[in-house]
Amino acid sequence: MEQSRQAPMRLWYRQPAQEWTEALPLGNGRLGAMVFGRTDEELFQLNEDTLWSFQPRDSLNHGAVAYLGKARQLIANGAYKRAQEIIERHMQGPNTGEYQPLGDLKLKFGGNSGPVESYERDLDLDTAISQVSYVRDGVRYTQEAFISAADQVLVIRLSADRPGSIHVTASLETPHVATIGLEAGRGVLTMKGNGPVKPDPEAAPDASDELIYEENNGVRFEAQLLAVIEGGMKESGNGSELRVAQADAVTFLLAAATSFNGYDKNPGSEGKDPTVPVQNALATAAGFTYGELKQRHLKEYHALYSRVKIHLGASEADSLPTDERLERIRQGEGDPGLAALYFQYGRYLLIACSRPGTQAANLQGIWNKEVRPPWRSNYTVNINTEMNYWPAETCNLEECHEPLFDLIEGISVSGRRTAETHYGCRGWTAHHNVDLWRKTTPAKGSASWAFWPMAGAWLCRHLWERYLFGGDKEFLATKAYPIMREAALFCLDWLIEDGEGHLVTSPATSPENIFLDEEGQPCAVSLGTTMDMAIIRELFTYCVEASKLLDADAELRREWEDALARLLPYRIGRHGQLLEWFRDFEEHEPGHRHISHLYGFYPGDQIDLHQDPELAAAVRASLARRLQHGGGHTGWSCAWIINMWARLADAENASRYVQTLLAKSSYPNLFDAHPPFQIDGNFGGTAGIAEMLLQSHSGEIRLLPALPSAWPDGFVSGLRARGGFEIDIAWNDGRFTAAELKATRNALCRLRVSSAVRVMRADGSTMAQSDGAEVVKFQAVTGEAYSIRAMR
Ligand code: FUC
Repeated sequence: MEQSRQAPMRLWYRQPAQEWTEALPLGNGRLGAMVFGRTDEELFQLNEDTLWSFQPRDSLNHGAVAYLGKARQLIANGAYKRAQEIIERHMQGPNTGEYQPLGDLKLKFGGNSGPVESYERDLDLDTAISQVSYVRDGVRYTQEAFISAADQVLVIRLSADRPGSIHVTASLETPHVATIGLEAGRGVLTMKGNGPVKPDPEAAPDASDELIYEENNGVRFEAQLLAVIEGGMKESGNGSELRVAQADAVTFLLAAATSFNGYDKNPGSEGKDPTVPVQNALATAAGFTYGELKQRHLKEYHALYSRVKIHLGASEADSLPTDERLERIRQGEGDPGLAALYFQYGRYLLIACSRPGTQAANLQGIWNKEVRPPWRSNYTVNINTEMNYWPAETCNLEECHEPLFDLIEGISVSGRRTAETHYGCRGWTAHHNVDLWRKTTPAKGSASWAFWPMAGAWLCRHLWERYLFGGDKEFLATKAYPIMREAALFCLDWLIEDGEGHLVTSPATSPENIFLDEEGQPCAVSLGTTMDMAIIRELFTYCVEASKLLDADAELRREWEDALARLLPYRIGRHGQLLEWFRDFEEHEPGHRHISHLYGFYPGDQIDLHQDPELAAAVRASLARRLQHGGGHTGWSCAWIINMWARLADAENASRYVQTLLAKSSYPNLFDAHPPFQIDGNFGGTAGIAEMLLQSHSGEIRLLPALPSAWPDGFVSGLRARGGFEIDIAWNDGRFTAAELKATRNALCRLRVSSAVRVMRADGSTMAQSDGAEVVKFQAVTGEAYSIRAMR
């Protein structure tokens, strides 16, 4: 398919950032920086993804299991409130650690007094480089910055169009306990510090949420800053600054690392020495010129980013700064280019905060400035962490999915102790909050969110999805299936008979929603919630398939199959909605932000629009009811809803919620607003836009399943489909025109597209023709490419 060019993908502004949510994020998966673009004192707010509070610790509640029978009994008797009280008092554990900021790099510019003119700053997604440029006292100053994954350093280049114009003083700061000083011999500014820990509960029983600093405990960190100058001179500052005067150009290199040495090792007493990787990175990077560093960065970045291109239509807004485009959207104007930018920004952000070998993207990716961040900036795994990874496979960034697999692997180990100690079950489980230390026990607080042992089972869908997209049987056999199998063992043990022939979970919650019991009391705990049942149904189904593919566990497979036949089924309630709880309870908040009971429709695929029309209609009714009552009000919730409408093939509603996400849930830097900032909505929004253009589930590939009138002409290339395809699609006047499919393995391809199409091999010969039918079938062969053309 001849490829049109994607428009430049750039976030840009005519003024520096005042607020953090106006600054622009850089990252290499591990190191992060927010660039403010200020002209007197520039600020780079820094992060490193293993700098968390706390240390490995035993968070098991050894007494919990003694209350399980009691809680179940109360639930069976309809005493939901009492059961909830028992759980909250006796069956939960402590909170997770918090993701921490590393500190600030400040660049104080001297030598100018005149006004700043012709100012512009941007983040170019096509290069992952941020630029600031302005004229002051007749000199044009330019700052370029990027974080190199190839060389593990933040690189900042200052230049000017008049020699000798750069005067800058660099300093480092951190909110933690640290020493900061210039190493005279090396001319390197070094910051060495310690992250906060949790006080010993025995010593400070009441200080449960306090943070303290202790020597030889907590994560140690180190950052080093080096300046390479062209012209001018380095001056000795006051010992804690790096000063450069009258330079033609300066390249700053910053490296940082921590003592984190695995989730089960104390980073104080058993930590790695952070000085070693920091010094090595700095020494290696200093051996390259700025031009070489940039080339190495671009080469590495393009290998991921350039796989997908998108164009959703042009408009006069294309030439405007990003904040002005957002303002127009709030006024109700259309801007297809901004939706395309948002899509690529989501891909950019995933590349920037989740790379092989780094930690998984937390609630804020890797960008956090607070010591006490909202929701601890942890891994919230009852929707948020999973949503972070929704675009990974479809948007051709499968490598970026890997940190999540490492996290799952870790919690499958710690979660085994939780399953056994808290519930007396085999296998492994995790609850709604996880951290760097792989804590899997329930948190403190309301059972509506803290009591939910389904996170492990949900996360397993990511392992299976990786297999569906990539087809790597080795990965399935050695990494995915062993973890899925153990999560499914937990579920087998966790299920109980409901006395009416069904298997149910108990106690059960529907994250984080509340119903009213017969007396009208708000309760979170009951049995057999729809989401629990959907997640278990899905996991057992995948385990049955995987065990057949691997020819393993025949006996266990029969147990899963038997249980599958007895799981409490989906039911439809009095509003025509899919029931969220095992009874048609009155909802405490009908517009609740979670739509957990619709899990089986998206991200799951148990309910399909074409194959299960009745249940799909109930999904639609549930969604409509939530929205009627003000649902979708947080960024991530809005993003989930885009995906729902896309799966319902309701293009106009999907588009409306893309518009809503931009208008109501986006900061000037396009970070998602819960509010406050939470990155899940960015990724959910990106996945949603992809889902509007291409779907691959229920055994079909669907081309343009939800193409809205707002995007009449466009193309997307490089999206991936389950079954092993890479797909380009083009459309015109709101109608499909052509697609190109590359098969990475042999598969029967069932293609659903609204126009009549002809499928051709690379040599032009016809393989299949739809003759008006909606689904066309053909046998695809590994390595072959197929063209699909609309027949007019
Ligand atoms: C879940 C959501 C909240 C928030 C938090 C981090 O608990 O219900 O809205 O996103 O995660």
